[in-house]
This record gives sequence, C-alpha cells and structure tokens, in this order.
Amino acid sequence: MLYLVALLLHCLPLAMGQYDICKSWVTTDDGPSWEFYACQPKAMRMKDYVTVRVDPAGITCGDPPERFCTHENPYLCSDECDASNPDLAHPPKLMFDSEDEGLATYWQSVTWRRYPEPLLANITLSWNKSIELTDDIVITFEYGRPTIMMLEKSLDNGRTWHPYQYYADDCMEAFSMPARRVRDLSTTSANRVLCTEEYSRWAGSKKEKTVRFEVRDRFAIFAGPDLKNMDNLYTRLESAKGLKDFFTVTDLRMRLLRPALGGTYVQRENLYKYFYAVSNIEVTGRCKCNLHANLCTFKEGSLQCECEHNTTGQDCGKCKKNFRSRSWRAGSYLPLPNGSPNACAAAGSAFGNCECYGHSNRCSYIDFLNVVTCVSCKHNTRGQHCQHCRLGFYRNSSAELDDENVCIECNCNQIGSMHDRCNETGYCECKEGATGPKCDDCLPNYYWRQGCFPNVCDDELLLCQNGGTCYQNQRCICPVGFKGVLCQQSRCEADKKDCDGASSARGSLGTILLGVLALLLRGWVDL
Ligand SMILES: *[C@@H]1O[C@H](CO)[C@@H](O)[C@H](O)[C@H]1NC(C)=O
Ligand SMILES: *[C@@H]1O[C@H](CO)[C@@H](O)[C@H](O)[C@H]1NC(C)=O
Ligand SMILES: *[C@@H]1O[C@H](CO)[C@@H](O)[C@H](O)[C@H]1NC(C)=O
Ligand SMILES: *[C@@H]1O[C@H](CO)[C@@H](O)[C@H](O)[C@H]1NC(C)=O
Ligand SMILES: *[C@@H]1O[C@H](CO)[C@@H](O)[C@H](O)[C@H]1NC(C)=O
Ligand SMILES: [Ca+2]
Repeated sequence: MLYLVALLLHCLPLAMGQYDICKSWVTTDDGPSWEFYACQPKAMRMKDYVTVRVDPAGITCGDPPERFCTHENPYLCSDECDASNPDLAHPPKLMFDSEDEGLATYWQSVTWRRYPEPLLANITLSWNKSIELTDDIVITFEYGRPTIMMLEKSLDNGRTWHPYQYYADDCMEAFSMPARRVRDLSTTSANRVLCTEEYSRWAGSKKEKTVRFEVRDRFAIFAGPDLKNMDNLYTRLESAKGLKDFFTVTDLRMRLLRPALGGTYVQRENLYKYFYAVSNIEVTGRCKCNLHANLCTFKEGSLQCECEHNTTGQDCGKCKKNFRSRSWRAGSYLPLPNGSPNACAAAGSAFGNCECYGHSNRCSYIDFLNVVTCVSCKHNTRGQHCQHCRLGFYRNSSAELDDENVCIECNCNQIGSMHDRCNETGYCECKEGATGPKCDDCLPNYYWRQGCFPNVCDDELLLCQNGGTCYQNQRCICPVGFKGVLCQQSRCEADKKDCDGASSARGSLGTILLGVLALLLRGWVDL
C-alpha cells in the first residue's frame, strides 16, 4: 500500500502536466524525502495586472467634447466623445475591462483635425515583472485598424525599448522593410522582427478588427501546427540563444502612427472620421520565475513569484540567504519530461563548510594546507571564499558579497596610470602630472597629450615673450624674427649672418621702447 502511494506520488508530475509542480514527497528504498522538479506558473490573462499609460497628454478624446464620424457613415457625425460624461467618455481603462456580449467599450483618441501633422499615440503597458508570452497578443480596434503602427517591448521595466513588430498597409513605404508573414519564418528565424501587412489593410471596420503579435505561429515552428510537440519547443527554448528572451517582456508599447483611412486617401474636408479606438488588448502569458515557482501572486500592486527551491526575488532570480554555497541557476526544461530544478543548496550541505557567496559551484580540498577553497570564482572575485575582488577590480560598496556586481572594474586610464589596479574606493595610482580617480585628468600646470606633460607656456608664469602666443600650453608660436621655447631669443642674435648693421635697432616694439626710455632717462640725467 505504502509502495502504491509512493508510486502515485512519484507519477504525479507526469499526471499533472508539464512543469506544474515544484516538488513531491516520495518514498524510496532510503525512506521518504522530497524530490524537486523544474516548475512554472500557469498562463494568465495579463491585462488584469497591467498599468497603462497613454501619450501624449491630451490624446484621449472628450476634453473638450468633440464630435466624430465613422468611415461607414462619414457625413452623419452624430457621435460625441465627452470626458465629463461617463456614458460618452472613452478612458484608457476601457481597453482592459471584460467585454460583455453586445456593445464594446473602448479608449478613443482625438480626431485628426490637425492634419497634415501626424496623429500619433503611444499606449504603454507595464507589469513591473517579467512575463513570458504564451499566446498571441491581440489588439482590437473599433472603427478600423491603423494603417501604420509599431509594437515595441522592454525587458527592463521601460528603461530600454526594442522593436517587436512593424505593421503597415505598405511596409516598404512606411518602414522601408519588405512585408513578411510570421507563418513563413523558419527554425533559424523564429525570433526575427518583421513588418507585416496582414493587419493594416482596409477591410471594412466591422469585419477585421484585430491586430496580432503571433506567438502561437512562432511556437508552431517548433511544436507543430497544433502545438502538440511542446517537448521540442521546450528543448529549443533551452538551447537556442535569445529565443526565451524574445518571448519575455516587462512592458509593451503600441505606437499608433497613422489611423485607418477607409481604404482611400485622406479626405481633408472631413477629418472627424480619422481617430484610434481600442476596445481590448489581450496579453496571455505567465510570470517568469526561472522555473523555480509554480505560483505567481498579485501583491502590493505587483506580480510576484512564490519561489521554491530555496530561491528568492521577484523572478526567483537568486538564492535565499544561507543557501548560497553554489551560484544561482535557472531551472531547466531538460532533461524531459521533468527538467532539472537546479535548486540552491544550503551553505555547508554540499562541501563541508565552504561558503563561496554564490560565485563558484565547486570547492576543492587542498591537502597540504588542510583547507577547503572555492574553485574558479566568477564575477571577478577571488579568494578562498570568493570574498575578494580580482586585481584590476574593486569592491562595490553598495553590493553585498553574494551580488553579481560585487566587483567593479578599476578602468584606470592606460596612459595616465601606473598600472591597472586601484584602491578600495576605485582610485587608480597616477603617473606624474596625472590626476582624477581614473588618472584621465591633468594637474594644474600640466596638459594632456597621450599623458600629462608640464606646461611649456601659460598665461601666468611661463609667458611667451616678444609677442608670441601660447598654443594649448604646448608651445609658443613666435613672431617672425624670434625663436626659443618662449620666443625669448632673437634670430639675429642666434645667427649673426642674417642681420646687418641695423641690428642695434632690432627687436620688438618692447625692446625699442625700452631703448628709447633708456635714452630719455640718460638725457634726463644729463640735464
Ligand atoms: C512614443 O514612444 C517613443 C519611444 O518608444 C517616443 O520616441 C515617441 O516620442 C513617443 N510618442 C509620443 C506621441 O509620445
Ligand atoms: C515593482 O516591483 C517591486 C518588487 O515587487 C516593488 O518593490 C516596487 O515597488 C514595484 N514598483 C512599482 C512602481 O510598482
Ligand atoms: C530548502 O531548504 C529547506 C530548509 O530550510 C530544506 O528542507 C529544503 O529541502 C530545501 N529545498 C531544496 C530544493 O533544496
Ligand atoms: C553596485 O551594486 C549595485 C547593487 O547590485 C548595482 O545596482 C550597481 O550597478 C553596482 N555598481 C556598479 C558600478 O557596477
Ligand atoms: C583611495 O585613494 C584616494 C586618492 O588617493 C583617497 O582619497 C582615498 O581615501 C583612498 N581610499 C582608501 C580606502 O584608501
Ligand atoms: Ca473594452
């Protein structure tokens, strides 16, 4: 009986479907214990957890109230948008409500009354959490789909943005890109960013309302048309570089660049029929938990993985304190079918008591010293416990010892510094004349030219003489007739051949004046 229970429990992960559970209590010949598996949360309707921002300010219709027409009925402009009237307002939140049967609720922009200035709008969706897309993104437009738009994504909470897909009724004209279809992509191009014309042509505003970002078609390249062969997809996600990240986002942005035109050119006499109206944005995905959690909950306004395997963090992206004897790793879909949990291990459990602060997976016993030491410390660390920074790096004072960013490169200026090392606050040791934390500046009275050199001339002590001018502290540019570092020397004096009897009256205005002054003084004395 006990054996049967154990067998049942053991089979549980298979019975529940792939990667649904993180651990199970199993009985083996050695007694009962936990067994761990790679696991991931279920896919969810992500629009329920999103925050939205619509730009620019004033793009939402209704303030002031405005009439609009439709392409079906362009001269019957009886519809009105009025932000102050709940029945006639079209705020952004109507893109995310549940659409009951019947009338659609939608966000609507102002009309294109400023034509020919372009009518531009950005709709930015933010989750403050990495999401892995598991199905198509579907955007529903009432009154016609844009003739030009773009989808962008961010992987770092909106700090940087990347194009995700281009949409236009003429890709060449709008983006100088050839039109392609996701269905025609191959295994090597599954993560290509392309321009499609499938969702931008006029087909009547009631007929074709949706614009898609095709996730399923891309999955189907590996998993087959009905997504039956998910094992193949998971294997590819694990091995193909950049493929997993391609389906991962923290933010999405729709850049609406030109509204529906009703299948013809822009009719200037009736601009009230051009605008954007979005009734729904469907995003299906799961929290990215690095295969260390099968639950993701909405807490304090953000999605959060319920981490297992002794990991922690919003995405289970690091090991819990006291479980850092090897460096953190994401779980893996491989080997099929249960994957590898790659759990974090308690300090002391694996290798005696050797803490490596998560910078090494291996310890080794050094016989003649009788110590256990970490091997191949990563992240630019070194030492028995990977607790020091390698030469040429210094300690990041705002990072804990187990942080990947714990060591910062010194980055000493190669020319200005003595060597590539720095002190604990990142200061490099400078050669004579150089200064600054990285030795890439010069002290006063030095100039930079492949290193710091003492000034040859300046405006204070090392003045160029005889009317010479100082060029970038490097040399005096002397007037004709003078030479020397500070133009202090007359060419005649140096080379008597160049001068004749008139040489006594030579020199700059200064010397002449001095001579005249001397003569005057003598005259004065004679009197
Ligand atoms: C939309 O976002 C892009 C960056 O993704 C920005 O360059 C552009 O100015 C924005 N447009 C509007 C209308 O806010
Ligand atoms: C984003 O999520 C993190 C982690 O859950 C949280 O600390 C932070 O306050 C959130 N930021 C916003 C703007 O919601
Ligand atoms: C995590 O740590 C607990 C002890 O706090 C231990 O019982 C459990 O087996 C560990 N889990 C994994 C996956 O190592
Ligand atoms: C120092 O560590 C913090 C925390 O991990 C990190 O945010 C920061 O970027 C690091 N500084 C540098 C210069 O790498
Ligand atoms: C590092 O060098 C700078 C400049 O010489 C100095 O101001 C700083 O105190 C030094 N820091 C340490 C920890 O020695
Ligand atoms: Ca709606």
